[in-house]
Amino acid sequence: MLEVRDELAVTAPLADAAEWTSEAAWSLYRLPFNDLLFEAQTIHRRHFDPNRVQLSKLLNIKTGGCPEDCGYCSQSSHHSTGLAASKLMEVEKVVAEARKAKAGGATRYCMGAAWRNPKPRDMDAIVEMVGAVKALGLETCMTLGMLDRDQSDRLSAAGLDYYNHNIDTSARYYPQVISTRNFADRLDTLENVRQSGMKVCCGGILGMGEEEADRVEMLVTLANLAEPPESVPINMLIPIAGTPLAKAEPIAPIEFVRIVALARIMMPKSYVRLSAGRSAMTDEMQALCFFAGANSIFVGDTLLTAGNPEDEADRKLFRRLGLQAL
Ligand code: SAM
Ligand code: DTB
Ligand code: SF4
Repeated sequence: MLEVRDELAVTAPLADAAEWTSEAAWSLYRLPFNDLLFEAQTIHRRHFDPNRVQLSKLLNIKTGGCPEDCGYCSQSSHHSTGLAASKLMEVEKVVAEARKAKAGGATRYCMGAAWRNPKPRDMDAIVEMVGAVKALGLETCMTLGMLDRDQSDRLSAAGLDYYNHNIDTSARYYPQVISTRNFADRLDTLENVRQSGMKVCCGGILGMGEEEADRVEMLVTLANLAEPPESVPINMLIPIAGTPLAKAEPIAPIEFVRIVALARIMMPKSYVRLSAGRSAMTDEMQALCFFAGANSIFVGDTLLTAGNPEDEADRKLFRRLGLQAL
């Protein structure tokens, strides 16, 4: 006879435990799929309305020509991807785009620049953008590369709500993907952002040829930060022709969903964003991600340089799943 259980056979470590060990995270990750998803959905419901999803909109305010060599990125000057580089966008243009995003239902506006770090000469325009977008009643987020403490203080004083800075993968695998900076550089910027009082948006990319253990380790690093990131973007690699990762083996959907569930369990109060790569996912895969605890997406048909589902496709998906924008 089948045993009917509504509790997990493996006891999950306490979500608020001070430190996550790799072993505890790995044993959760390896649970039977149904047990893992049940646990994730149970925790999700404790902290969030399971049928509401937060909508963010991205704008590339400075495209291409980046001196960093990130193996996944269309905007690195080390790769021949055919992308034309641009100068920093004018403030008025950014505000006009933000206004459209608000009308489309986005509550957070994320501005990205293809920089290793902002230059002193860029800071005035950046600060002006933050103020002007915030004045529209949108939450503001920026991702501009590495920040020193003076820069993070200035952005925080300007009213920037979130700073996005991804660790992308495990410390072990990081040098396989990027050689122009190291994992510790990333952690330094995250620390500056925290010290300046901003919220942290930090996650990574799955499907870059890493092992399953690297994905779990990435979450262990995030969950063990002094304060876990308020927002955790989980990107599925969008393979870009001309980059070293153009031919990377795609991640199996079930493995992707397992990581979303693990992120939800390990960082119960954070928004987990189903980020890049949704165009290559079926509705069923996205539905499983939402069930596993993802509760934020990027909307609009373009991310920074790559494609994203059309608004109409997302409206249809939300209708099919009974989801509502936050
Ligand atoms: N230059 C800044 C930086 O690297 O922090 C900000 C922009 S960068 C494009 C933001 C993030 O987008 C990266 O950290 C990476 O996680 C994600 N990303 C970039 N290209 C991607 C791709 N082809 N597929 C999936 N995610 C990608
Ligand atoms: C994040 O984790 N994903 C977003 C945002 N943070 C900045 C960027 C996705 C970029 C996808 C590739 C592109 O558009 O070029
Ligand atoms: Fe530059 Fe960011 Fe692209 Fe890396 S991910 S090459 S830092 S724009």
